[in-house]
Order: sequence, then structure tokens, then C-alpha cells
Amino acid sequence: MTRQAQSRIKSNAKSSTKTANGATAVTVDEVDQSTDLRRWRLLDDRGRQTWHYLETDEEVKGWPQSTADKYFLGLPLNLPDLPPAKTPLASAKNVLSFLSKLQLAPGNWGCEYGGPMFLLPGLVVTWYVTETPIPAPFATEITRYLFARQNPKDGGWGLHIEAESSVFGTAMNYVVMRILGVSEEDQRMVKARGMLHQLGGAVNGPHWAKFWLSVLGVMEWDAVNPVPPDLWLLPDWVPIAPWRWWIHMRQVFLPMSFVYSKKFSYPLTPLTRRLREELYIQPYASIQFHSHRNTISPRDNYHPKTALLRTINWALVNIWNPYLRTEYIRKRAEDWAFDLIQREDENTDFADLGPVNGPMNTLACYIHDGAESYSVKRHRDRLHDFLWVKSEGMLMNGTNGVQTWDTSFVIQAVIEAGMAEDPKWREMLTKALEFLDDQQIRENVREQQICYRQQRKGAWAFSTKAQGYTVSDCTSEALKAVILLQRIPGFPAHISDERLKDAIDTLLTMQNASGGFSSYETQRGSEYMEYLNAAEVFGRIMIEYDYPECTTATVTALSLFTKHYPDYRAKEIARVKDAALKYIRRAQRADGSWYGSWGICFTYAGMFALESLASVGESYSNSERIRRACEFLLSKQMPDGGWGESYRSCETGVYTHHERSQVVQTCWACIGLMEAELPDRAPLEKALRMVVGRQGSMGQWEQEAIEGVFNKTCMISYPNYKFIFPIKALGMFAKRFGNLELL
Ligand code: LAN
Repeated sequence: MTRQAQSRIKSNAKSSTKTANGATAVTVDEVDQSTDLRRWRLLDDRGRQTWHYLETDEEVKGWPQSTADKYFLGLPLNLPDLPPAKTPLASAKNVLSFLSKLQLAPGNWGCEYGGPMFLLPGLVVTWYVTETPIPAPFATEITRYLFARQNPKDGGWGLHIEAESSVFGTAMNYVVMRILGVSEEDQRMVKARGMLHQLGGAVNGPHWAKFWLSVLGVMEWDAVNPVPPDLWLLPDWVPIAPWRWWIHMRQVFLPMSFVYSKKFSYPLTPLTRRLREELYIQPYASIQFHSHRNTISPRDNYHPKTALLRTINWALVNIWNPYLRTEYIRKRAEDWAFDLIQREDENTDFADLGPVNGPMNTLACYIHDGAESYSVKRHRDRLHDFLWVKSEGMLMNGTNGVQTWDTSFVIQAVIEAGMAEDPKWREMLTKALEFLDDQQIRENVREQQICYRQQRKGAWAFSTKAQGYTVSDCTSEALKAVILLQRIPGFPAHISDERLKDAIDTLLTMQNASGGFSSYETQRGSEYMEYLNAAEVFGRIMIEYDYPECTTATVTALSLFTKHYPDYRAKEIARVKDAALKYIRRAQRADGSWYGSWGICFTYAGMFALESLASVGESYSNSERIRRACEFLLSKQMPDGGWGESYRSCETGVYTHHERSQVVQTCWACIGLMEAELPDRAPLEKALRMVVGRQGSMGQWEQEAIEGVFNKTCMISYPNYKFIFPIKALGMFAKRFGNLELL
């Protein structure tokens, strides 16, 4: 793209938004090209990851592109070929050599964290309505990404990169393209529109789509089911009070309710005027929006609204809002909601919990504080933390990164493979340890009770300390990595015993009455709350649940801690572990499997559950339960020796094969079976032979199918898993059976 065209997009975005005139669409050729990928750099500032496009040759010279940058961008790496690996340890060494080149300056690993296709729209609509200039290289790369991820057959987009096209994905990403300057006459846009119209147009979108379209001014608020901030005024004892909801739901509901109450809509621009015609199958003026609150295409309707919720919505629209909601109530509700929004911003330094409430909080601040306020400026800056550039263009990550999570796993995998003592990896591991040292959360949030936050002192977040939300398994995995590494001679003991105990103290507050562990908090409400699930596209979102994954991580962290600190809260820890293991046993299905919520699906959960039970000595030889779990896994092994499970398992709750075996899932299954001490080596050998056979000449594995999931329906990528889990599985195999030749 020419510099001239680039600056045009920039000035279009600026002028259109400033004057509220709308972006004059630039021609397709102009946005349909790539930027110069050799000019992108990832900056990692104590875990804060942002991408920068260097405009001048001087800048390029002063800031060379790293191997990690090149890898993420799909540029040639020019790394020498490694000697082909025949044994598990040689293979693990090769991949570690590759992975070590991807370590980022502060010591962490990073990667794209894409998958969901509903995140960029929230960001780009927010940019548009808050009149935030969109840098030209960003616009170029976002459109390139969305075109790359458009369904080649029907022209639409789905909920996530592998999903079938839906109204949510298609309407929202269509809007993104148009905001970024793609012409409605582009053949691919014509096709996308065709798909959208085939699905009945944007009136058939789910709740969140209707919300964003109303904010943009291309739908009427009458079509949006109520999001009453008034709920925040309910006393805490009320069973449905929002503080009891799963944190991701309540932190999204919070700014959403504020914006809904304000009925904020961006004034019409030439672009939005056009969109009003493009998104529907009938003229805009003729649409009865109030009759579309509950219209939804079957493709988007994973969790249909219950009769109860529809009745409540009806009463809110027809009785509460017009007759009972006084000005006093409105004001109090909005004030309190905004107070909580400010607390979230303060507690996270505007990073916010995730990629949905980040843009929404930005919008709420824009409405409340104004365009020139500190809060809006800081938000605008922070929103960049969610963006990522890869070979296909720019996407929005599911969090502000995977820093702590992946780093903890790398450390543990290397230790498991017996490679941590090798001086070759000392510097890499020391830096990783320093990262975890820096990222431990050292204090609770101010007035934690008032903002309903969980204790967090001593914890680790999934991404960074700035985001600052403890997650039971993120804290546990980091804690294990630190304890294990700090005990190996040659590594500094940066993290004191006191700080390890802080982590334990926090973990001990995170157990549910059932014995299981959830993600961010304990379960605060009843499962009946799912009757009020208004976001039709997701399942099991209203409250925290017990998860075998989170429970296992916590159990094993507690065990490891007690091994080294036998006197600290030992009785309590024993009790907590006991109850947790009872939950793991209870959660096993009759066929021997466990349902996984954060990775796909039975394979992922099986690995964790078997690790839990192994930690208390349950194995194939002494436990019928473990034998059943092994039989389940073995029954799914594919003819090439690998495992391959489709994401459909997560949606349906029934094990579904992928067409092809997957390296990551094969390693998960092998790890589980080895934890179980499966006596038969043959299936493991066959599996790992397949894995090593697919290894690339630089030690890498290629990306296969998507690995992770949330809320049953939305998949999310964990690209580093294809390096981490082979190291662990191959290392475990060599430890148990010797470093045999596999190939
Ligand atoms: C994550 C990512 C990590 C994940 C594990 C640590 C793997 C898990 O064991 C516990 C739950 C957790 C922390 C998790 C929760 C939900 C997240 C944050 C995500 C799957 C990444 C993206 C997702 C978030 C909800 C996406 C935004 C979408 C909404 C519906 C608000």
C-alpha cells in the first residue's frame, strides 16, 4: 500500500469521526493489501505486549526484528536445521531449542491468542463512536485478517475461527470492514451480505450484536433486551444479585448496563446511514425493532432464552421501565454502576478483565467523562494490549496475553523432561523465573469487598499482574513452576517463603463447598441462574462451576507445597485436598471420562483428572476408576497412533472425533495415560512416534486445529501448547521407559 493511501485511511478515520461524517470508503485495492510485515515489532514491557509499525528506515535500523517477531509474522527465520530426532529426549531438546528463540525480553512467552470472532467488532465500534483515530497499518491488517478468516464458501464469519457462519460473526465483522473503509461493492462483501441476508439480516443477531449495533446507530435500542443497571442496587442477599455472577458476565454486564441505561447511540453518519440499508433485508424505516428483541437465527441460538427470562424482559420493557423506574432509581443505578466501572479501571490500570469489558468500559468513560478525559486517553492506549499481528493480519486476543500461563507451563515441562539441570537452558529458565517473580500479585485490591473482588495477594493472573485477577489454576501452575525451579541448584530463590505462603493463603480461599475449584472465584450463586443467561451464544456462563482442570492444578500445587513446607497450614491443606479429590472422583462420567471446559475437551480434562488421582497414588494397577479412564482414552486412539478430538465435543458433551489426529491432544492423552501408569507401553510409543514424525526441521510443530474453549461454544487458540505438551509428554516417556529410539 502506498504511503499516500495509508495516510488517507488515517485521515479518513480522523476526519470522519471528528466531523461525524462517516468514513468515505476508500477503494478496495487500498485496504486490501498487506503492510510491510518486516516493519512490525512486538514490544514486551514487563509483560505488557503491544505491536508497533515502524514508519521510517531509521526506526527499522534502530529496532531490529527478533526471531520471535518473525515467527509470529510468518516470515522466514533462517534457523539452521537441527539433527533429526530419533529419541524422545532428542525431540524434546530440538523443540526446546526452537522455543527458547521465542522467549521474549522480560522472560515470558507470548503468542497470538485468537479464535473468538466477536472481539474485534467491539473494539472497532468503540474506536468509531469514541472518535479514536485508527492507525492506517492497523486498519490494513485488521481487514486483511478478516478477509483471510472469511468462510470461503458462504462468505460469512462465525463465532470463532472454525465455526459455521452466524449472524453474530457475519453482521459484526461486516460492520468492522465497512468502518475500516472496505467498499460494499467488494465482491467478498457482497457475498458476506448475501450470507447475512440468508440468515435473516441483523435483526436475527444475538443480544450482544444488537447491543453493539445500537451503539453504532445502525439498530434501534428497542431491539435490545434489557440490561438494567438497576440490578446493581439489589441487596447482596438476593439470590440473583450480580455480584454472584461469573466474573466475565458481571464485568461485561456492568458497562453494558451503563451504556444501555444511557441509550447511547452515535449520531448518524453517511457510513452508518448506508449500513442501515446493508444489514437488513427490508428498508430500515419499515422494521418494527421492538418486535425483534427475541428474534434470533438458529445458528446463533445455542442457549435459547428461557420462558422465565423472556417474561422478565417483557415486564422490564412494558412495566418497569415506563412506569416504575423513577428518575431517582435511574440515577442511583447509573452512578453506582459507573463507580464500579471506575474501580475496575483503577484495579487494572485500565487493562480491564478482558477484551469485551475493555472496549465497553472505554465507551462508558467516554459517555461519562468525555472524549478528552484521562480515563478515555488511558483506555485508548490500553486497548492496544489486546491486538496481535500474525501472518494473516491483525486480530484481537482473548485476553491481554498468555504470559504467565504459558511461562509456568514451559518451566514445568522442561523440569519434567529432566532438562532444567542442563546449563544450556539455565539463562532461559532464570529469565522465566524472573518473570514470574515480577508478575506475582503482591496486594489485594483497594476495598476488595466493595467491588466484590476475590482475595488475590500472592496470586498470579493468567496474563499479567496489571490485569491482576487471580485464577485458581494460574496461581497453582505458577506456584509449582516457582517451587520446582527454585529448588534446583543454580537457580536464584527470588520468591521468598512468605510470598509462596501468600499464594497458598489465597488458594485456600478459592475452594467451593463441593470440594472443587472454579476459575476466578468461588461459586457465589445457584445453577438456576442459567435461566437468566441472556447471551444466547454461550452456555454455562452465569456462575462459576467446579472444573477438573482448575481443581487438579490446585491439588497438585498444594501437594508440592506441603512436601517442601510440611508445617504450614498442613491440616487444612490435607482437608482441602481430600474434598477436592472427592469432587474429581464424583465428576467422572460412567464411561470413565471427564468433561473439560477450557481445552478440547474430554482429552484435556482426562489428562488433568488422572494427574490429580495419581498424586494420591491411584493408578491403573490399584484403581478401577483409573482403568475405566484409561479404557476411555484408549478407545479413542486413532489408527495412526494419535488422538484427535473435535471442538464439537465441547458443544454437545459427547466425544466427537476430529478428522485428523492432533499433536497437542495426542500429548495430553499420553500424559494422562502415563500419570495413570498404564502398564502397556505400545500405545504410547505409537502415539509419540506419530508426534515426533511430524516435528519440523527446526524443532517446531506446525499449527493444527484449535486447542482451547470457553463457555462451551467458543474456541480459542493456544499456539504454544504444540511446543509445551510434547516436551512434557516426551520427557515423561523417557523417564518411564527410557530414551528409546522411536523412529
Ligand atoms: C480464559 C483463559 C484461561 C483460562 C484457564 C486458565 C485455561 C482456565 O483453566 C480457567 C479460565 C481461564 C482463565 C479463562 C476464562 C475465560 C476467558 C478469559 C479465557 C477462556 C480466555 C478468554 C475468555 C473470556 C471470557 C473471553 C471474553 C468473552 C466473554 C464471553 C466475556
